[in-house]
Amino acid sequence: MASTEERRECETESCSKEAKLQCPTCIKLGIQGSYFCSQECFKGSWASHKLLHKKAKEDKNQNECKNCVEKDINTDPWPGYRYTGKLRPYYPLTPLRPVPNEIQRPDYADHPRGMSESEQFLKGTSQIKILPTEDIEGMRVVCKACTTRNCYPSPLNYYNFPKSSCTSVNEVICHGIPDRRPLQDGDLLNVDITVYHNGFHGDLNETFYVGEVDEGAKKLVQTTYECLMQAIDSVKPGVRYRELGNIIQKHAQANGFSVVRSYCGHGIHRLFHTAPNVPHYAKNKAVGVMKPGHVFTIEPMICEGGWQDETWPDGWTAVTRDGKRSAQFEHTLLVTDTGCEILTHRLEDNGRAHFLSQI
Ligand code: EYF
Ligand code: CO
Ligand code: CO
Repeated sequence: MASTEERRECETESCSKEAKLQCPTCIKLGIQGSYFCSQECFKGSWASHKLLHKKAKEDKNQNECKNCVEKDINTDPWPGYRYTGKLRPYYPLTPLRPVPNEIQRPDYADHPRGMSESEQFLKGTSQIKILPTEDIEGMRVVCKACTTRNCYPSPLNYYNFPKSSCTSVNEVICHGIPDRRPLQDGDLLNVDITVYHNGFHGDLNETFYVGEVDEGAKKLVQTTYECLMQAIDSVKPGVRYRELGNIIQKHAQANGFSVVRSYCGHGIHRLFHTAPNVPHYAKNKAVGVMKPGHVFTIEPMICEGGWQDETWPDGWTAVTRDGKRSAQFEHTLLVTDTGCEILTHRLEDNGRAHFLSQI
């Protein structure tokens, strides 16, 4: 295509002469056009022309404000804290999303420090509740449910936890707070969901690959899942809770991994956390023997490097001390007469939960 230089006309309304002079302020502000034939025409049009500058400056300010919101993301809210790995928080957190009033709330939801009086009442007891039949039915329902189905998100305000679920990326072991950090190709992401419905809590988590992950990540995640499933396979009446840690650590160690010691599985039903305490490491001193009607979680956290943890200054986010990755899977289990029922099992196509039988 042939190139011809465009003939531009003077901006002055009453002038149609060819214009080759451009307003310097317009150039600076990136305003297109604004050509004049002479200094005289430029000065003569100044009163109306300068309004273009004003408008462009206002638009620019408004856009910069939008960028400001983006720029305000703080990836180092705790100056002086030595991060163990590469992960950084992306603050501020997004604003609180209220839970609809018609949804039944646990007692800690409106407590100023998020304390659960009903849990505190039983603190220290190692007695494990055997659930009556109607409570078992409540547990079956909550372990399938969600907010569109009238559930309160159990983590929200639990000991003042600020969000409705936990998202734990890479070196985060557990209790990561969902923030504004965009997920990156190769991340490991654990999503831990607990819901409260009709007086009962149901708790599960899974670790997901974000895009393409390396072979080490795959081995870590697969081994962690196997640790959980092998432990679940052993659940039946008469088994000691302390035995689960032996099974989990044996499999983790055989694959070159370590087992987190600071966070455990737990009893769960009308309370989010109660007896039994279920350590995932070997040779633990857990109290209790499994009986039909017991409901508890197994949620092993398995690490690429060492098992030692520390907590970010937010008071929640548990990370590996060596900054290496950690993975976790969790299920809520009901001890039955013959083995256990995985209450939080993914639904089969026919909508029925999956059952395990041990005897
Ligand atoms: C007081 C929280 C309290 N705790 C446990 C509170 O069992 C859980 N997941 O499987 C689980 C989930 C959450 C949770 C969500 C919030 N909390 C976290 C960290 C420290 C803490 O100390
Ligand atoms: Co959980
Ligand atoms: Co749990």
